[in-house]
Amino acid sequence: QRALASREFGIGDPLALATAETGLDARILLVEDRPGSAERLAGALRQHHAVTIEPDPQAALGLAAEAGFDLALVSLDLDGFDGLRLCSQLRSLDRTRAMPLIMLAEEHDRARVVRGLDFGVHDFLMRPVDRNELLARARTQVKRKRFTEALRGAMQASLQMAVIDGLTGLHNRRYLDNHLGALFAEAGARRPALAALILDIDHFKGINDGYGHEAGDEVLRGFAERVRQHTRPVDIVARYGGEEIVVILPEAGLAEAQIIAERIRERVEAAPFPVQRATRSIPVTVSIGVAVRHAEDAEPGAMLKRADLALYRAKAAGRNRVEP
Ligand code: GH3
Ligand code: MG
Ligand code: MG
Ligand code: MG
Repeated sequence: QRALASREFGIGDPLALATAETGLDARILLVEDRPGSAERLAGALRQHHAVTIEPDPQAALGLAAEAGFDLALVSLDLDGFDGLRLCSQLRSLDRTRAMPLIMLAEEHDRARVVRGLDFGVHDFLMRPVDRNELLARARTQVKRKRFTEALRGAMQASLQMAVIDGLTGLHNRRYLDNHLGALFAEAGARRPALAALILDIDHFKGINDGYGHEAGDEVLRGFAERVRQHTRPVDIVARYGGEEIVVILPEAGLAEAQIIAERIRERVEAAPFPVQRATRSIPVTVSIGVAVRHAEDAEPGAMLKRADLALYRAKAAGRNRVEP
């Protein structure tokens, strides 16, 4: 199902991505103040990774927050400092929370190791550290971090896709419903002006019938792009239905909304829309219904209903026109 979802959204399988990358090259921070041990551990890790040794816990905290390591190995017995406290700080800072941590512990540290695991340290190694165990545990943590990052990216992409219309790239109806609801709620007692346009292409069935459904899709994309060009960034432009677009104009009154609608109507009529298969571009006109929020409106649907009725009047009056 994950593979299916990622294919659908064109983002690649996060698991495949994460495991492919674990050929490694991780950036590892080694917080260790025993020179001999630091060199031995770093020597083993450096076959596959870039290692930074930092004996001072305060400096290590700063480095970790700035440099973005894939993993930190922290000695629990730093001279005069509790390594567990450093682990706890690394787990609580926003900048370092996602960085995997491995504790380096002595046999007598068992109780502290358990405390560390309790507050979220990912793993530990007992001294004397076995080289292969070191590499295996480091690899596991780096893999896990990369997988988590890939998954987070995939989730953000699919959240984004959930509010975007696939054909036109405009926002979809779900987005419109959510944000219009929020605009209504947020306005509260202040109730600033708010206007809605519903745009519907005239005789669009004729375009599909005459040039084919694919040409119809191209016209729809061009139409959506042109509408977007003639609206402001603060306006919500959403694909509402088949060849209908809703534009929400925050803080616009009826006069202003009519001017904007008339400008869009003109710009659609002004130049025909090119399509791949046809030798000539296709002329298009649009009818637009305009409505504003009324003081007694309980919810945004009321305003959209009036815009829809206005659109119906524009169609009945001969199309290619704006009706309030
Ligand atoms: P009117 O002037 O009354 O609006 O006439 P119309 O032909 O445009 O009628 P209507 O708006 O009711 O029909 C819209 C048509 O748009 C119906 C449907 O086949 C077509 N359509 C809806 N979605 C798509 C789409 O994504 N792509 C294409 N090519 N056509 C679509
Ligand atoms: Mg219709
Ligand atoms: Mg139509
Ligand atoms: Mg329609």
